[in-house]
Amino acid sequence: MTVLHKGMMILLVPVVAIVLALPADAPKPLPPLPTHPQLDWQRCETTMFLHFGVNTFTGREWGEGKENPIIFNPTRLDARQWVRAARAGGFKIVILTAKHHDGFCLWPSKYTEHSVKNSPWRGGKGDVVKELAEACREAGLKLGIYLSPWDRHEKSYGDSPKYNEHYRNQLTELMAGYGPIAEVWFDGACGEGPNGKRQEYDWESYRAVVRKYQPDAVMFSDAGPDIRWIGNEKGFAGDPCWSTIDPAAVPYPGAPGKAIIDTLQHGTRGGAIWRPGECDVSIRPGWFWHRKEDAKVRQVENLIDLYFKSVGRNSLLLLNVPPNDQGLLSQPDVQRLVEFRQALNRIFQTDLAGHKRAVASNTRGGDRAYGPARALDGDANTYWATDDKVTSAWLEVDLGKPTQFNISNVQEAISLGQRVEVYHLECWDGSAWKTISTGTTIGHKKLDRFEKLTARRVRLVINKALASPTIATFGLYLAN
Ligand code: FUL
Repeated sequence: MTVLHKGMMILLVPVVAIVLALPADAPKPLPPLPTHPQLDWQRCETTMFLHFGVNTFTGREWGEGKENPIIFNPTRLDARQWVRAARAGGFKIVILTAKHHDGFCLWPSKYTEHSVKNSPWRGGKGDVVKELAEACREAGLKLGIYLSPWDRHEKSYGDSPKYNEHYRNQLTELMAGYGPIAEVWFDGACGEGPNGKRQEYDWESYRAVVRKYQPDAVMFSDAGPDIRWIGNEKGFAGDPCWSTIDPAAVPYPGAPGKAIIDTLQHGTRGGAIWRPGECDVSIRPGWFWHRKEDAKVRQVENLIDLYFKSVGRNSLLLLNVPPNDQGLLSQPDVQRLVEFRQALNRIFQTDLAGHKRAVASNTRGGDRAYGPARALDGDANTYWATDDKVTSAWLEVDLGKPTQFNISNVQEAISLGQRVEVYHLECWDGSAWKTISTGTTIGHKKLDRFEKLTARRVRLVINKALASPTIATFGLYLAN
C-alpha cells in the first residue's frame, strides 16, 4: 500500500505542476464596452475648444444672425499658432466652432452666403476649417467640428424638413471635405425660426451623415450617441462617474430636467450603453474672446483643479481657448497652457509605485500574467486581475523605503468594461492599516489628492465591483 501510495504521489506531482503552469483565461468582458474610437478618444484626456466667429468681433456670446460678414477680418489669423499652443498644453484634439448659433460659417459653404466668402479676410477666399485641418495634420493633432444646429440666420430654420436638409448638407461638406474628423460636437440649443415655429431636429439623419463619411469619429451631445455632455459647463464630472448610461434617461439633446443633469453627471451603474462624459469649460468667463476678459484667464492652479475633477474622474477635459480678433490666441492664454502642462508634468513625473514589489490577495488563476506587478509596469494594456468570483480584493505595494506622497492614480482596463464601484487606499502605519482615501468608481482614470503622508506599504482595496476587477494602473505621486 505504502509503495503504491508513493507511486501515486510521483504520478500526481507533475500533473499538479502542469495544471499550475497553464495560463489563466483572460477575464470575460463585462458589456457594454467602448468601441475603438471611444477608447482612442478617452486616452486623449484633454481636448481644446476654439470658439471663433463673428462674436469675436462684436463682443457678444450669442450672435443674432444679422451680423454683416464684413466684420469678420482676423488679419493675422494663424491656425498653426493655435495648434502649437494646443500641443504645448498637451491637448490631443482641437474642436472648432465651424458655425455657432449666429449661423456664420467659417468655411465657404455653398448652401449660404453668410460665411467667410463674403468677408474681407483673405479677400473672400479664406477657409478657417481648411487652415486648421492642415495645421492639425502637420502637427499630428486630431480635428473636431462643432456645427451648431441652432441657426439664427438661416431662413429655413423652423421649417423643419427644409432646415434639416440644409443642416445635413452643411454637415456633409464638413465631413467629406477636410480629411479625418475625430469628434463631432452637437449642441442641443434649439429655437424658433422666422416662421414662429420651433425647429424639430432630425438627429438620426444627422448622425447618419457622420457615420457615413467619418465612421471613426465620436459624436458628442447630451444624448450621445458616443460621448455625453457632463451636465454642466464648469469643467467637472460627478463622483461616482460611470461611462455607462441608461439611454432612455436622456431622450434627446437639450432635454431639460434635474434628473437628466444628474444622470449626465454620474452616468448609470450597469447602464446598457457605453457613453463616457466630456467636461466643457472655458479658460475665460466667456466662450468667445472679449478684450475685457484678457485679465480674467484662469490661473494654473485652477486649471489643475479642473484636470483632477474631469480627467481624474473618468472624463475628458474640453478646455475652450478662444482666438482673438486678430485670429491669434492671446498671450495670457498661451502662457497659461504652457504652465498647465508644465505643472502636470511636474506632478506626474515620478510614479513612486512604478515597478515596485507588489502582492495581491488574489491573482487570476495564480497566473503572473495577471499578477499585481501588471498594475505597476507603466503599460496601460496589462492589468492585475482576480478570479471570476472575486469582486473584492487588495493589491499591496512595497515602496522599498518610507516614501512621501499625496496623490494616487488608479486606472481600470476599460476595454473589458467598467467594474469598480467602491474602493479605498490604506497604508501600514507600523501597527495597523490606516485609510488614506475612499472612492467610488474608477473607469479610465481616477485621481485622488490627500494630505501628504509617509509610508512604505500601501494598499489599493477594491471593496465592491460589478465583476472581478481589472486594474491597469496603480500609481503614487508627490506634488508640492
Ligand atoms: C452652449 C452654447 O450655447 C455656448 O455658446 C457654447 O458654444 C457652449 C460650448 O455650448 O450650449
